[in-house]
Amino acid sequence: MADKNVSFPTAEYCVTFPRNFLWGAATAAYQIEGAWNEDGKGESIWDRFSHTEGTVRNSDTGDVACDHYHRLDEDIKIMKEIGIRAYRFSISWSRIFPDGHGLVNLAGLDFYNRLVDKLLAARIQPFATLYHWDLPQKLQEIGGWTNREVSSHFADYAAVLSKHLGDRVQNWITINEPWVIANIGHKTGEHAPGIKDEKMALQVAHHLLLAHGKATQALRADNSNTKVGIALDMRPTAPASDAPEDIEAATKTWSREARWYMDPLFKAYYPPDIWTEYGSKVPVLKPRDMSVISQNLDFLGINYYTRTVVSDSGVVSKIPGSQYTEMNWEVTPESFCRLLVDISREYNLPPIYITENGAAFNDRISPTGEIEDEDRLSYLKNHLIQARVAMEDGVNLQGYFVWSLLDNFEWALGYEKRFGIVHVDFDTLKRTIKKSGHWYSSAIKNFGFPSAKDEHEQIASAAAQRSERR
Ligand code: IFM
Repeated sequence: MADKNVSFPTAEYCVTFPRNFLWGAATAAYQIEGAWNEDGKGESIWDRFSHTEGTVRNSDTGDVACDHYHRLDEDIKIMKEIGIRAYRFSISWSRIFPDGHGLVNLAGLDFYNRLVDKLLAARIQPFATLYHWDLPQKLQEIGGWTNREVSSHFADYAAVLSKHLGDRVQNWITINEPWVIANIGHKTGEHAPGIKDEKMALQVAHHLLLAHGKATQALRADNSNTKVGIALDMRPTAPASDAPEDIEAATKTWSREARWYMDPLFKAYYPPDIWTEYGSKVPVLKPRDMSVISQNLDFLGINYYTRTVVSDSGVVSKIPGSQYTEMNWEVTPESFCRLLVDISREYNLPPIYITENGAAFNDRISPTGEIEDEDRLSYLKNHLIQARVAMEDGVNLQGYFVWSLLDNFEWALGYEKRFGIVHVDFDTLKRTIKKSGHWYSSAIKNFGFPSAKDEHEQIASAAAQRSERR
């Protein structure tokens, strides 16, 4: 049984969530599927990148990853055992279109058809992401996301998926973390396709937003029930001190990283001050682009892990007294709440889902084989508490997807960093639900979890303050 390690006592204080709150878990194709060249799949930029010496720690690749492609039944059984109500996965574009466009690979479609059918049979809602970083290599050869044409190929790909899966998949996420794709893939070059050019990165960011807009139209064309969103990574920025220069630096960082995406999506323009700052590096736009980008969304996906503390001289790497994960990311649950409240006040947002939240920590394996990941458990618990406070403060939060269901390929860092609530032994591929997974399972079944008195009071006080404001 999934909840063998965690029995919730009849607690005096509990954090409870609405009955219709959606409890989920998330993964991405390249990080878990493996089968990189099977059943007609084309090469992706991540296949090419990870096969290039010196790009990924320990020369790890996603060739096998968690072998999810061949272990679908086992993985869905685990999801069912944990009790997740929704599963966010991504579709590998080059499984569907080996060349990025043109001929459809039916075997690729069949894999996702089976996945969706099996999820529905297990009463798990599918949330499909169209693009989680694995561009078909053939499209990279015509310039990848720097080429505007790729945004139209993306819309065609979206249309094919909508036609084949749209009768069963209601919720679609167009693009995962455009900031990471543009900046880490095209400015610092640490991710595929490994380009280091800021001007190109800004054009890529624009084409990603455009691709999102075009795909939104394509997904909605055939199915009136379709719900579409995008998943943005957000790191709220905090100034290192009250000094005006630090405050200014933090505000600028937030504008470059978050507003650069939020403003086009929800206000139909790029932040004017940053546009001016970029000078000749600004992207080329066509007249109707901003209206394609800014059409109404059914939900906004937010991926939250940490905040960034900024001073006039740059990002502050260690805050004394703070806890850090194995990614060197500060653990800051209160910033999560603040972020949700602040963006809900500033923008006219659709309902929000947390499409990723989780932590990489080294797991302790007990002599009897239990995975004791107390740090991850506390991280999830404290972030869920802050999500609940935000809801009481008026944030329209509909659900939460833990990152990740399984330990998996953490991009340029290979398999060293484990985010899963399910442990994967990468030698044998054996899966073991971790203590955090058992805890999450109990939280889902109980619509919440026991809490300390002060945690409970924090939620009550957010509710009271909100009703005073009304
Ligand atoms: O593993 C990644 C995921 O692919 C995108 N969001 C952040 C996660 C942790 O780095």
